[in-house]
Amino acid sequence: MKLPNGYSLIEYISIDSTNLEARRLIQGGKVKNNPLVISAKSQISGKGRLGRNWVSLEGNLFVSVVVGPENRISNKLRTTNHDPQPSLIPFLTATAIGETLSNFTTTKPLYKWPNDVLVSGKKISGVLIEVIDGYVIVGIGINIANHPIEGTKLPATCLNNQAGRQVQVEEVLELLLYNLDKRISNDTNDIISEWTDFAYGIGKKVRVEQGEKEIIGIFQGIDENGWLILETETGRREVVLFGDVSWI
Ligand code: BT5
Repeated sequence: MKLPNGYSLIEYISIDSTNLEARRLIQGGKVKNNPLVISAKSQISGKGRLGRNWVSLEGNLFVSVVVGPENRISNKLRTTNHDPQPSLIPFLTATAIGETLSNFTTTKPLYKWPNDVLVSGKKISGVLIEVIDGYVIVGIGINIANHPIEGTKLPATCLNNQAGRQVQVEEVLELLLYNLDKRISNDTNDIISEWTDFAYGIGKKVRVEQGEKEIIGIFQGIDENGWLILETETGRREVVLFGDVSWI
């Protein structure tokens, strides 16, 4: 497989979670060169956000890209507190996934705040970003050959169904890394506008669930942190940092 310049790759047949492996390598001081790509053919306990699971079925893509603190991805998104600002990375990653999947599907992938990629209204991919010791871990799962049939909040789909043919995981991974790498030095405005162009539900009424709490309003877009901007019924502007969005 062809990697972008300067990247290295570790491939596993089977692993608990590529994000967990990335964390172990960082904490063990074993990331000598980065970006480092960690991919696995099968994943036993895939992780979603907020302690949720990522159903990791055979024939799908599981990858984590580790980017060091000295790298452009961190520098470009750095805030005044000197920590890498990873809050826009899910959006940059989603658009890289979107462009990759567009090569195989006729239906344009759309983005659902904060980190989902949907095709035909169904979730095909998820992104889990973690920051460990200044390293950013970009975890990406894409359903290629299989998808969960039930038990997910949104209906799920996989690339083979959308493409109408058997797509090779390596083919998708190679393109994905290329599309991710070419966006790494994008600035805030590029990231936001590319995501917003194909975001689900801008201008529509949405419900954001935050545990017990819910906020309802018109989805206006995202701000420079990737936070969701809502206009509530009273005309007030609310900025939402986290939550699950649904359209009403
Ligand atoms: C995500 O979380 O969507 C992030 C998923 C990231 C997975 C990758 S795989 C490589 C790397 N290593 C890891 O261990 N993780 C990353 P979240 O937004 O919390 O969505 C999780 C929710 O999506 C679940 O609660 C289900 O409702 C649904 N879901 C789980 N597995 C799915 C699948 N395969 N396809 C579609 N939906 C799924």
